[in-house]
Amino acid sequence: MKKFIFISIISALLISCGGEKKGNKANVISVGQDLECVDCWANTSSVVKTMAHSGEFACKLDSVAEYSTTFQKTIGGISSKIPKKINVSLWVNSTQPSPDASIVLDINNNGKSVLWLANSFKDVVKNEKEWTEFKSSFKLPPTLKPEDLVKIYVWNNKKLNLFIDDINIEFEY
Ligand SMILES: [Ca+2]
Repeated sequence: MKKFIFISIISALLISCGGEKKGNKANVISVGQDLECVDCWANTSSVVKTMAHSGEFACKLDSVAEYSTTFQKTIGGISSKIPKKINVSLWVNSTQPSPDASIVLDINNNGKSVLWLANSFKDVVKNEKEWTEFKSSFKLPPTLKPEDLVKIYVWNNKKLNLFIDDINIEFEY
């Protein structure tokens, strides 16, 4: 229950955070995060003052940081409508070429997995030590429920040295 309240507080703060840029088109809700203000995101210990794509802060992943800072919010907390698609873009800088790390979309309902999808950086982030934009789209099933919890994060499963910055998430309806 405590955990649920904590997540709810993070969710409530999410939209009002200064580091975020929220823009709405007719059928799109987008949430951006330049990682200069992360009070409102979960799992922020990896966000540090370091080599960044924007400003001074980025998310640093390495042999001890397996998961990036995480966007998390319920489907109903984003909009009363059920999204058809989620588009994610972010900037990656890796100390090795073609890093085998992924952007993950994890949707669960009370801890029970509803959808888990991952797209690897491998074929896009070809050069090391260079900021590269990575874009990914996830089609969603029409069976999603307002209480389903959406989590989006980078999974550094091989524990490589990576920097992540300027995450933008778009919900299409
Ligand atoms: Ca930044």
